[in-house]
Amino acid sequence: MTSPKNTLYPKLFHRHQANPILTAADWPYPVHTVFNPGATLLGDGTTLLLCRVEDHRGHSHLCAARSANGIDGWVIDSEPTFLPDIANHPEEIWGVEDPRITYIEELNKYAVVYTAFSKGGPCVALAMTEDFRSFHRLGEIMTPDDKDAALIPKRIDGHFSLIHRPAYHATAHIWITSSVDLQNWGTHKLLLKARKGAWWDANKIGLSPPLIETARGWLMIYHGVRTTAAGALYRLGVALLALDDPQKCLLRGDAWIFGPETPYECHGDVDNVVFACGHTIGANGDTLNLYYGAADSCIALATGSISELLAWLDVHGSPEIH
Ligand code: BMA
Repeated sequence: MTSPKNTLYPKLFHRHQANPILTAADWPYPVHTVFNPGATLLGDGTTLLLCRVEDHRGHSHLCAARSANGIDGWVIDSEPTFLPDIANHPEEIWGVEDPRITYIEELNKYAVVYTAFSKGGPCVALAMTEDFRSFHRLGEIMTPDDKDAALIPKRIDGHFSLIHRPAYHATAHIWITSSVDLQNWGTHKLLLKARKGAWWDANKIGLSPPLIETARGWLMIYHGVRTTAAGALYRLGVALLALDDPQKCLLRGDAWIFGPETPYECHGDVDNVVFACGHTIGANGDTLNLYYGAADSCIALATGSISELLAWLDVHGSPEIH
């Protein structure tokens, strides 16, 4: 697929020709839009997407869709999979959004970190599941305004780590915090700062899908929000964090690597948005399947290569010092 814009930024991700792969029209019950899915591979190789579904009130819940090849043949739960539980968790009063899934091997469970939209603003919440049918909520783990969070799959120095994105007025940087029990969090550290001025990732950035483990470090795909006269532009960039100390950013790319280009990314409820909350890795250990919300309206798939992303960072990245 080519377009004139392709010459303007690197072609590290390739959109699937079947895009968008899931839309509201596919849903077994009435919904407004489906977007920003978390993603994981189940034990039998099935791709599971935990999709953000916006209803006709504007409130979101989560719904699971399963596919053998991660592209088509989706089997979508006939009812919402994870609805706000307002009686026990009032922080979910205005919905649950943007799930990021991490399989925690030592617990043999999937951690789902999501945004709970509370009356005090968006906050980070955590639920554990073994099967994406029943969930155990740990509740709100980061207070408002905070979102764009995911767990790192293994303990580092005995601690779980959570990447998250607190926001203050119009500024938002990426932070990392740690916990021994997933419930109590502390030792907050700044991980990656939004750049300033004309940069594509000035003022406001956030984690996109959960970190990707490579031999050279944790690969972090993050989004930058560029404020323009025509509204916000959501694009993706990449950085590499040290394996034993993910607070340390080894390389940060200069240009964005993926941005809105196609009609389904440029036009929807919110124009000019690509927003990725999930990925799966192919059997070769290198193919990266990025599942993303397009224009806050539908779900699309783009495929890249971990080794190509690392090679690109070697040329276009520089160490981050703050
Ligand atoms: C962000 C999040 C995402 C959304 C994006 C674009 O702040 O709320 O859920 O996709 O804005 O509207």
